[in-house]
Amino acid sequence: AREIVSPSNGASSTSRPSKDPSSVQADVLQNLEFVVGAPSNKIPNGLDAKSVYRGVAASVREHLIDAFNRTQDYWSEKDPKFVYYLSAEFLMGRSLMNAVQNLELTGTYSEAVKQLGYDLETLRDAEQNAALGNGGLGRLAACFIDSMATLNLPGWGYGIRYKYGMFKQAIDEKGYQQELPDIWLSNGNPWEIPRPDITFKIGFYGSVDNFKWSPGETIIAKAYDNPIPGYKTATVGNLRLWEALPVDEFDLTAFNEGKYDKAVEQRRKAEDISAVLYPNDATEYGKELRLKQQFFFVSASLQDALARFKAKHSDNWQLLPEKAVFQMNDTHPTIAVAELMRLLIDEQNLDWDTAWGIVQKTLAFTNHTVMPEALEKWPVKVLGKLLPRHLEIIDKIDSIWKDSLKEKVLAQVEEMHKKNPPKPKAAKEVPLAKKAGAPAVPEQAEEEEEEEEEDPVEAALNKYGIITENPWEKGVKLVNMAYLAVVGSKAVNGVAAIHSDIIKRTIFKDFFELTPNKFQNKTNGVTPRRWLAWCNPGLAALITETLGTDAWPNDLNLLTGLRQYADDKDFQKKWRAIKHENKARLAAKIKERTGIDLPTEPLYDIQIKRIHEYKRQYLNILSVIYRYHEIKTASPEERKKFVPRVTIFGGKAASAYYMAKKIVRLINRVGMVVNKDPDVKDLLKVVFVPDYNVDWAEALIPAAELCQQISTAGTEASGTSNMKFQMNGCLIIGTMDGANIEIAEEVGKENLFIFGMDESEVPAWREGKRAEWKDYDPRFVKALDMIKDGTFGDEEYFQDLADSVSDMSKSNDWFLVAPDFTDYMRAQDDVDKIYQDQDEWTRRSILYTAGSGFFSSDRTIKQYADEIWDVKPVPVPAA
Ligand code: F58
Repeated sequence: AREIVSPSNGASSTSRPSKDPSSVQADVLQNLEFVVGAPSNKIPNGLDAKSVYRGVAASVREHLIDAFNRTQDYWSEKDPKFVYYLSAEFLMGRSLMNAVQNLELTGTYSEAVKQLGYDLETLRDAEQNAALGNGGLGRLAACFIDSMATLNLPGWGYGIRYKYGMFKQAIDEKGYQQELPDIWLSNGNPWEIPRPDITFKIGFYGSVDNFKWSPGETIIAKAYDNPIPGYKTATVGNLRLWEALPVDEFDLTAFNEGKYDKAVEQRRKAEDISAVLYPNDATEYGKELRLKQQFFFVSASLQDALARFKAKHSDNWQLLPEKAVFQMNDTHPTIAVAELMRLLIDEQNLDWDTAWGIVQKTLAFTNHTVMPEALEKWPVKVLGKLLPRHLEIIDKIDSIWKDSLKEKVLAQVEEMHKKNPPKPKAAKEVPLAKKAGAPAVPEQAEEEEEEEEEDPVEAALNKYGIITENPWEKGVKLVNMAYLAVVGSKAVNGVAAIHSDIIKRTIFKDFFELTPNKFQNKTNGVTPRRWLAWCNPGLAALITETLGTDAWPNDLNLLTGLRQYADDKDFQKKWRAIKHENKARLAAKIKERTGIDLPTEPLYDIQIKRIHEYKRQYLNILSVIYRYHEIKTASPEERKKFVPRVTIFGGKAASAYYMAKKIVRLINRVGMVVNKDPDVKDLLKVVFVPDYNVDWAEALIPAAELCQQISTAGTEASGTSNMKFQMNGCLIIGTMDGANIEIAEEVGKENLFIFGMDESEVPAWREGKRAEWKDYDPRFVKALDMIKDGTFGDEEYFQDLADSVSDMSKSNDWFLVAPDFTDYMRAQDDVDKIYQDQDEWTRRSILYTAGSGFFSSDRTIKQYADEIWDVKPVPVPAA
């Protein structure tokens, strides 16, 4: 028996082998006994959920591995062009339900597990989250590999198998964030296949003699494959993660000499490299270990891909760009530019020009931020010590690159001079120092002389320099990794229309002017399987029933078919009932995790993302504080007019991010006061969900009615939670920033609560207006006063947070919290007004979901495949 599948992903006759509950049950029992090692007299009833989860997962894994092997064999036989997605982060979350759902075995497994006396939901919660990412960028990579498999695109993800993922966040009794290690592998990981036979040597340090690198230290990269099931296709893709190991397990000599610590020192040092995910979501600290991690996974991945190429095409390296493309996810993997050059020249004996030609056709680069502090720049000293041969290569790339620009730059300078003739300088006397026999002048004078005489062509060329001087530290040279990537890539893209436009005008302006065709936009997307179909089963069922097809998760534009029901009162009622169920489910989870009781009638208003000043959780909490004040000072009669709200926050602050940690504490403090205030009752609740992660997101997003996408215009590259919320029919209050703009285009701007300055107004504010501006909204002043007067305690601790947006002598309110406040409050009032008209609210909600088709990561990936990668689908035939 075969299941019929939709051909929307290009697969004509693909299918998954079907299974019945009794055979699945037998599989599970067998795995419980032989994989988990449970004694047969305890199976199944005497086992805890964790053990049963492992047995179930092991049985699902069998299905995955079978299809995985068939996919990989088939692709190897067909030898199509492959895309390799290089990313330091993959934020996968849990795998059990996603695998069961994608394999179309949910009904079968639910039934089988039920017969064993368990339920799938409980087992689901026994799985640890794979949090190998910080936030948006890492989760995007996870959505992308899901779409690649679903679209049958030959491709792999490549990354690091961190032993410890994103830290666990606990909130202490004072509301302060504590960071705890994430020991995610403690219960084993049934989703990976260790490959002890797939290893590569990775060198560090050492010296270069006549272009030959002799590393001073060598370690091993060992592969772990993680099968990635597509949906309604037989394709199962691969995420290959690398673990760092020592070349020699053990220093036997040291051991025999009784030096036990020393005997295992090498092992510890090597293992450190893949030990922990750096938990900073914006700033880089230039740490050597971080560069080591980056080079480690890039080198292993490139060696692996080149070895596979060589096995098929021996030394026909000119063919490489037709067989492989490497997408670099932000600057973290960009050492690939130098490493690919090194492998081709030093290991495969190509000449420089041939190798460079190949590199520039094989690499592509995605930028995810314009925040200057997140653009990686490595001190030449650090890079040169760790990777001396690579520094040499980068240096050469830099000088050839600048040479190639000389003519253009010369012409530009002449053009400039024509328009703007330089002031004729008075003839200068030849300085003494330059006259033969004159005594040397002091260095200072010499330097000034040079500055004055700076060649305009040199100065113009320096703008393009990959290696440049640190503007903050004279004499310290830095390697600009983003510039290296731009020069070494065939395509450079931003992640939303406005962002791709901004990078052309700002951080890559000079490069864009030289090679405008290199620059593209690829607006982000999210997988509609995990983020709608699987996390919101109620809504998914209603959509399928209404559209009369279940093909929409693979063809999300079908959701436009919901538009015609936006005004249908019966449909609206069903739509609302599902939202209400999801709210109740969330309230139960929050009760269980935090002890807070939430009513389910109020408007559920949610902001979940990394805590950052630019994302402006602060603006949100200030408006909450003012709302609290208003309710508290209102008469019982007036109180009836308030629209009840539950405001929920979730997110982690980088451990060293001073202001972000204060914001976390403030939100928690406000919650502690508001939630127990009898004057407020159910009119306002403030919840901070601890340890926000993918799992929380799957519960929060389907329940949300309003989400906050309120970054300062021009700062959020795209945002992806905005898309997930939209798919689930959640209205947006937000600025014209990132992908909010494109969402507004799809849904109709009038259906969003848009406020605040737009991107074109921000620079003028920052540069001048903000300093003079004193027109503080009295409500803003009141909210700040309440923080400062100790309403929430800790007033001294919060003082500088309050000053940061109000005292221009101490801080410059770079993210414009104060000037955007009034319009934000206006938008909040609109929210309350519309929420009282439930039919109108529901109409909009339906229109959001109906307009979310564009934000499927299938669309994004198809664009990458067509416009950058030139990779075609290769559907795997059914078993
Ligand atoms: C995010 N970047 C953007 N960086 O902020 C967000 O707007 C966008 O939607 C998303 O990428 C996907 O394109 C982001 O998440 C990081 O987390 C990096 C982690 C490593 C250090 C530097 C930041």
